Formats: sequence, C-alpha cells, structure tokens
Amino acid sequence: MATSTPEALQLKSNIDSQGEKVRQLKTAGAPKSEVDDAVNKLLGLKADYKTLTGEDLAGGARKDKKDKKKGKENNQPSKKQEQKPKPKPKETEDLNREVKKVTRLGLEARKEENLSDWYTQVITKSEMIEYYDVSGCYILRPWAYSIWEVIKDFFDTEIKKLGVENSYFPMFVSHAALEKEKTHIEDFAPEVAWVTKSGKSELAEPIAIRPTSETVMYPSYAKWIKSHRDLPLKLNQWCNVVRWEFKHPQPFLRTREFLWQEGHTAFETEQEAHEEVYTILELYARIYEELLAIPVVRGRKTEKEKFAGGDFTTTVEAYISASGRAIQGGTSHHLGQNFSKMFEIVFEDPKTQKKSYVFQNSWGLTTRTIGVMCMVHGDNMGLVLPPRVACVQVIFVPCGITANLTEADNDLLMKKCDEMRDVLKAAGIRARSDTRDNYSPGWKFNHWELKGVPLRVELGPRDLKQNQFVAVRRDTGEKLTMKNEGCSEKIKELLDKIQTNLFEKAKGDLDTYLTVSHEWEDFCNQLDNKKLIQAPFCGEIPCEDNIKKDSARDVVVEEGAPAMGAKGLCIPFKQPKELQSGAKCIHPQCSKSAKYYTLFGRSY
Ligand code: 87F
Repeated sequence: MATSTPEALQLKSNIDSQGEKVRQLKTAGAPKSEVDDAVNKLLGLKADYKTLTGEDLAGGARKDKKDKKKGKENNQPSKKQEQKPKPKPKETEDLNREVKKVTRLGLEARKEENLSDWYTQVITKSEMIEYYDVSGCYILRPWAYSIWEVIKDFFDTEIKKLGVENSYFPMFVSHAALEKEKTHIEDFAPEVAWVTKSGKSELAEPIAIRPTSETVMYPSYAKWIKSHRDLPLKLNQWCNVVRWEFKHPQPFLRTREFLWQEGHTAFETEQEAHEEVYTILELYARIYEELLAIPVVRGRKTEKEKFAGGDFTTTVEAYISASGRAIQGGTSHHLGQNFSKMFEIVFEDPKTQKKSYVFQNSWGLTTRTIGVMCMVHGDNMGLVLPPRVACVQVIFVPCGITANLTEADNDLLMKKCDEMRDVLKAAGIRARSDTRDNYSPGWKFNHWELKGVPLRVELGPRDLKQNQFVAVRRDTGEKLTMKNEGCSEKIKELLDKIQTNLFEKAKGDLDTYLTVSHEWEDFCNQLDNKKLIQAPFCGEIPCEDNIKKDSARDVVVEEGAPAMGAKGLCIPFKQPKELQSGAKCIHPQCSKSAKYYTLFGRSY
C-alpha cells in the first residue's frame, strides 16, 4: 500500500508530533495519567496508519531510542520522514472544491474540547513553531517570524515618527548593575538566569542575562544626559530577553526566552512623559486591533499589578474566549523619577540652575502577540491569519486536472496561476502559486487552510475558458466566483472584508463576555461563566488579594487545574458607567468605598 500518499504523510507527521509530545511530557515529569493519555493517542495514530497503509510505522516514540543512540536529543526528523512524496501521475479525478475528507488528518484535537492539544498542533502543523530540547524555548519558523516582522515594521515606523531611535545594548548584566535596582527586582530575582562558567572554569563574577534592560541602559543614560538640551532621550531596542519562569511554558504565551521591543525614554517634564505613555499604549492597541484583528481593553494596572519600579502602568488586555482567560497584551509604564534617582540621571534645570531628575517611561511588546492571535482566530481546521499580518495572503491552487486534460492545457493552467500571482504581487498583495505536481489539490487545500492563508484562489480549465476564478475565504469558507477583470481590486476588497470580519467576530466575543457586576455572588458566578467583570473596587492591594483568593474554586475547569481566582486586569479608561456615589467595593468583607470600576477575570 502507498505510504507516500498525502494522507499517509500527514498521518506520519501527526505521529511524529505526538511522539514528540510524549517525549516532552516524560522529560517534564508530567503526571502519569497525562503521559498515558498521550501514549494511547500515539498508539491510536499508529493503528490508523496501519489501517491506511497496511504497514507498521517505525517512528514516533520508537524514533526516540534511535535518535538517542546517535546522541540526538531533539526532534530532528529522520531521513525517512524528510522524504517528500514521489511525484505521482496527474490526478485522475477532479478533486476540485470537495475535498474536506482529508481535513481529519490535519488537526487531531478540537479547540473546544482540548485547547492545549489543539494549540500545540496548530502552531506545529502550520509550521510556525518547532519544538526545541531546552524547556520553554521554541524555534520561530518563517511562518511565525514573518508576523513578527509585520508588527515590527509597523511599530518601528510609528515610533520613529515620534523621534524614537533604535540602538542595541549588551545582553549581559554585571552583578553590580543588577544590584542597583535591587528593591524592584527582588520579586523577579528567581527568574534571572546567570552565566557562571566559561568552558570548565568558573567566572570570577557571575553575569546575568537581561530579563529587561533598565539596569543595562540607565548607567549610560546617566552619562549621556547632562543638560536639558540632551532631552528628551528616546531609545528603543529590538532584542531577546530571558526570564527563567517555572510555570508551565507555552509557545509564544509563556516562554523562557522571547523577542520584544523595549523603549526607554527620558524627559524634562512629567507632562511630556505622561503624554508619551498613552501615545505608545495606543500604538499597542492598534497592533492588536488593526493588524491582528483583536479588540483590546485599554486601561491602567491596579497597584497590585503595576510594575513596582514605576509610578503607574498602562496596559492593553485581550480576551481568549476558548479558555475564558484574559491576557496582557503590552504595557507602557511611567517611571516617574524612581529610576533617575537610583541611577543619578540628572540635568541642570535651565530656569533654576539646579540639578533635576529626569522623568522616565518604559514600554514593551513581545512575541506573545502571535500566540494571542493563534488562540483568538484559529479554528478546527487550523490557523486563521488576519490578512494584514499573513505571510501569504492569497494562494493559487490549480484544480480540475483530469486524465483528459492535454499537457498543453495543463501547462496553460499552471502558467495562468503564476501569471495571476504576479498581477496580484504587482498590486502589493502577498500572493503565491502552488503549482507543485506531486500533491493533489485536496492536499493543498488542507495544507494552506492549516497554515491559515486568508484567501485561496482555485483555477480550473473551465475557469480559464470563462475568464474567471473561484475565491474561497478562510474565515467563512464562502466561495465566490469572479471575473478576472480587475482581480487585484476585487481581491484587495475581499482581504479587507476578511480582516474586518475577523475583528468583528472577536469583538462580538469580547462584548459577549465583558460584563458589569455589583454583587459578590454574581461576580463569582460570572467568573465561572468565563466572563470578564467590571466591578466597583477600592483599589487596595490586600483587598485585591482577597478577591483573588475568595473567587477561586475547587472545581476542575481545565485539565487538572482548579479554577483560579480573578485577577485585577486593569482599570479601564472607558468606565462602563459612572460610579454611584457611596458605591461600596465588590468584596463582601471590604467596607471601603469603591474608587472606580476595575476589570477582573482569569488570566494567563
Ligand atoms: C523578570 C526578571 C527580572 C519584569 C522581570 O515591562 C526583572 C524583571 O523588571 C522586570 N520581569 N520586569 C519588569 C519589566 C518592566 C519594563 N521594562 C521595559 C517593561 C517594558 C519594557
């Protein structure tokens, strides 16, 4: 039986991923029941493979042993698995537009049933992420990195308009520099990774790897800033940082190394600094809303949740309805004069000739953005990419290649795909044409759906004759037959529609789950219904601790974890309504009056 059919290859790849999952669970010391479940699933996939091909597959978990012998620890595919299917004769049946059968071979988990498996499969099978043999670290493949590049280009252009300059500071932090910020870093200390050796010899002094760059950059700021003429100083850097977290890692969402931009600015006046905090926050909101098609709530962090080193923290918060959890999307802090006092960043005030401490901000956005996007838009067929960030916006797939088709007509069809791709490219659309002759149209549909390409264009011999094409939307599955004339404009319009629809869908979700509550019992019930709740709150840290503790549940909501309590997500800038005078704080044991509505919810 054929082991190189697309179905068999897909199944092989599923077996590999599952084998890898088993290995990872074992390495991470996961509970036995979890490992057993994963092993059973692997065995099931192998049985499917045997049913399909009549052959046993040496791979998945077994590959492990072989690889170890060779000293390989990670999940490099073996030569056998790397093989592409052999070119096969042209399709003898018209698979055109009715090949959903193979979808099952794509994702093996459903988003609404097992979110964590679904997520792992989506990001690996869409070729965004490759797993790596250091826990919490992942490879960002071009499909994911290209999204980061779109975000980067947008933000970089916008901050340059504001006069921000890029720079690069070292990734290593001396012990002495890190100590300078001791008071604020105390909470974070367990997450700092240290280099203690070179080769076999101990370093004289351990060197930290930056978890953030305040302590790296601010000693230079102190040197560079002498007079008001050196202000404002606005620097940004695009770099990686390392935070050795011990919570369960998840690609993009919680990783030990991640990419981000960190902006660090210094001003003469508090007012200028304040203005910038909000300007940057609005850019973050635009990244989510305009590029990633994800609505966010803009607000200020509570005293408990703000960056302890600063005066106040602003944030954009997104909502993942599949898990009922909110996620912090990006933060913009006003540091006041806290750091300038610590690092002696001063200038001579031109009016008083006295030394003045600068007012500072810092702001950061990470590759977590990509994970939020996968979670919010992905479905049971795979990734769904918003057109504005999609690496490929339109994929051309030649269809309807039957035995009757002459070679000349076949060539014509391939040529037409490439030609239309070029027309779209010339119009600034990221188009690609998949004219590979060793994959069936059905396999290609499945493949590009899994990768989330917003629009598929199917072209068959009949379409060629009638000067038309069939466009299939990834977000709705809708098929549209269109005349070739003005195709770039029509496709641009369609891509805009997809972008808008994705945003509207996510906005509908957020609106459905965003509520207001004035009673504790109702608050807790709403939380259990996955809601984000705006409730009157006194703003005090001990009270926020109580809200979290007392809203936690014993019931198991998600794989093994008891339902966590509500965290203060932010104090929304747009308050749901005016607080009634004398309104009390939501916590039943709190006798203080409320200061504002605060958004609470379970969160990542
Ligand atoms: C982890 C280890 C050590 C967060 C940490 O948000 C230090 C830290 O300072 C730490 N995790 N933070 C706060 C970072 C604040 C701030 N830095 C610049 C940002 C944006 C960019």
